[in-house]
Amino acid sequence: MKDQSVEQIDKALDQFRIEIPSWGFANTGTRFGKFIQDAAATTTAEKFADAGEVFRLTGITPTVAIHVLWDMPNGLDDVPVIRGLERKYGVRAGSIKPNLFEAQEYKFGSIANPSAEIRQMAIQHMLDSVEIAKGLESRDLSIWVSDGSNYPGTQSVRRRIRWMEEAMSATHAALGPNQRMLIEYKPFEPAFYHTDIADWGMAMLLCQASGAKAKVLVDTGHHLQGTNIEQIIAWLIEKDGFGGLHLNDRKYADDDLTLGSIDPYQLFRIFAEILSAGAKADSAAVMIDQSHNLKGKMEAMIQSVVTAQELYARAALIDFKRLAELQDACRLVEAEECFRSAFWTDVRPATRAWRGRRGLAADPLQELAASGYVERTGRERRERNRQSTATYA
Ligand code: RM4
Ligand code: MN
Ligand code: MN
Repeated sequence: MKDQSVEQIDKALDQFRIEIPSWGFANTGTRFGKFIQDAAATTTAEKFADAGEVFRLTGITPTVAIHVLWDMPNGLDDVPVIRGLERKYGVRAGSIKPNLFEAQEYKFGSIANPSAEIRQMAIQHMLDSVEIAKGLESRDLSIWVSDGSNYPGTQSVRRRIRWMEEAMSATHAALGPNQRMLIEYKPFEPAFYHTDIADWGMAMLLCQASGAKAKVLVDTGHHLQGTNIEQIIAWLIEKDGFGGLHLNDRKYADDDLTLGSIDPYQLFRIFAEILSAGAKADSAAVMIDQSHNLKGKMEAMIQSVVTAQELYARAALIDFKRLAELQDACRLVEAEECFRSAFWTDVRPATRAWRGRRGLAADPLQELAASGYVERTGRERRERNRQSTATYA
């Protein structure tokens, strides 16, 4: 590899950080059941311990995404608890996720529920979540709304738009000066006829209705087959609406498989779009949003972090100046080769060397295996895991 490429990779790796989700460490399943892993985290403290270990091994995951209901069952009162865990395990709380989809009241929706009382309950939970984010000095409130309907004619799509605008605006008004709210979209599931925020256009319009600190969050698993996700990201960046990414991979729907496992070229194209935008896309949040049902939790997380890092490094190898010249001249094959040759470069020797220079393990997965961490936590947590019957994290 040329010296210049090594330098390019180093610079990219120095700046690349990725947030990991607390729920990726707990026992999660499909709607058909869940398979218990002995070493899965059973408490918020264990999630932080695992996240701290991933950070120690990879060096690029300083923050953990928090799910209010699952990680902070006492809401605001749990802020000091989380602060203590941050100190103990050396990782900070990252984006804060309200939970608008599990309470019984939300059967027919949360912020788009026809009942004013239930909408108010959902708004209050979003406002509480903003306060939690302030308490934890978290920049981003990350909102995913599962609202929708299963049968045509059973709900008024238009009235629900207005109700959502009210809720989003109220939440936006409570944000601190350096805070943002991210609005995530998803075409279907759990609703199967209409989903209230089904695509990036709806999310973007809700952002515009609520204020300048609202941005769109793109989850790679939340698109219909064949959607050009990097094009959506390009539009959002260009129109100042890009808030961040939830990364995972899929073959069919919202499969939450480990990122890059099915289509690594897609993630390369997404990173290429972000890197080509330079400072315009600098503040985008890059997070993993996966649940690991069959792979070991720690192994799957580390594998994902390392894969993201490698694909980012590969995208950083694109000579964007040369690419622009080739694009302008419509030299198609050369442009494509300029783009693709970066994708085909094996950056693993360079990422290993980068880790070595920072005193990190050359191979985080191997180091995890050598450390005995999974065996130890498996012994400590086995009993608790076998007792737990909750359906989610
Ligand atoms: C959704 C979406 C959200 C996540 C929920 C639980 O599919 O990806 O980000 O919080 O699942
Ligand atoms: Mn998501
Ligand atoms: Mn999802």
